[in-house]
Amino acid sequence: MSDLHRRSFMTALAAVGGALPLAARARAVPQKDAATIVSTWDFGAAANAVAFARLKAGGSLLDAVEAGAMVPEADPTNHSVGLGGYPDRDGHVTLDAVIMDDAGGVGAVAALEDTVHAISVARRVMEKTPHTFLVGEGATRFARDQGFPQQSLLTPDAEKAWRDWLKTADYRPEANIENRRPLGDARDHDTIGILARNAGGRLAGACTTSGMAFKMRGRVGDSPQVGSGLFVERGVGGATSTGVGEEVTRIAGTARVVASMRAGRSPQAACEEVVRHIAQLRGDAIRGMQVGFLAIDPAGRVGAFCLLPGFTYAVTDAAGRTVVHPAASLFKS
Ligand code: SD4
Repeated sequence: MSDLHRRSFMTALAAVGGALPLAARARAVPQKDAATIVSTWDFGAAANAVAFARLKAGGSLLDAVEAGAMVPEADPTNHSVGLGGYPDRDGHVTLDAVIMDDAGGVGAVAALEDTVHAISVARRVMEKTPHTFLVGEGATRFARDQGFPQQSLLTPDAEKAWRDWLKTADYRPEANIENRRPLGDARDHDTIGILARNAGGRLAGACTTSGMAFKMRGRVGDSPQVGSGLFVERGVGGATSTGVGEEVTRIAGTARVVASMRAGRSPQAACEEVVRHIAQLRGDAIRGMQVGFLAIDPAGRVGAFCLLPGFTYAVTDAAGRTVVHPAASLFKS
């Protein structure tokens, strides 16, 4: 981090809990109509389109979020989800995913290998097992036994990036993990979290990722963990997260966002509260790291907030119109 970045971070940090700096002021989500589908990052727009079509075709909310999450999972150019994800430091691509409805349905997998559609395996865990969460070899075997096609998820591009990384093997879980591009560069495509809502205010969500690039083998992030990467509660709202998973997991981030909504805050205010909590709790330790939350309530109000500029999210309304918004951030850099 440059001195300039450091100064701006310190100034913003000093303001946490007090008057917020200019950059931190919540920008109202320019939304005339209630949202039907929201998802993280600009590539969420393509996921929303597929999820929306599934809803229109009579699919359930779970069908919609699963179908949406499958879009980046199948995209080999997206290096943080599914096929083409960057591997762990030993060269294995391992996937984490969770799917959840607002009636207590939950399925998750972590450290899944050789199956592109981790979200579908997560759904199968929910629907075909007495469990909510399978990990590692057991998850991989379950996917195979369920008939999911098996293939290597390591693409030539991702393997090259890993081999380049091995030259220094310097692990820095910063917002821009490759540390080569400006923060917020459109190519910094991360984990997808997607939330869907129907006219009756019922909710479901999904979150899927290959996790932090070059992580330790066996590392599991926030994404597949209920209450960290995703949380949905009937009559209250849903939330999903992206960014450095450890910073979300240590405070059960999305469970907190939803708890804040339960206490009466809007989705926007709830996301802001939890981002500020992370900054307050972690201080200097989260310098340069990104964490973003995205939330929706049963009325279709949307909120998003993050630590650093660069987090975007896609909102689709009941007519199928999608707009990608930049989230307001606590820090300027
Ligand atoms: C993780 N939250 O595994 C995910 C990855 C991510 O920006 O969103 N990276 O920590």
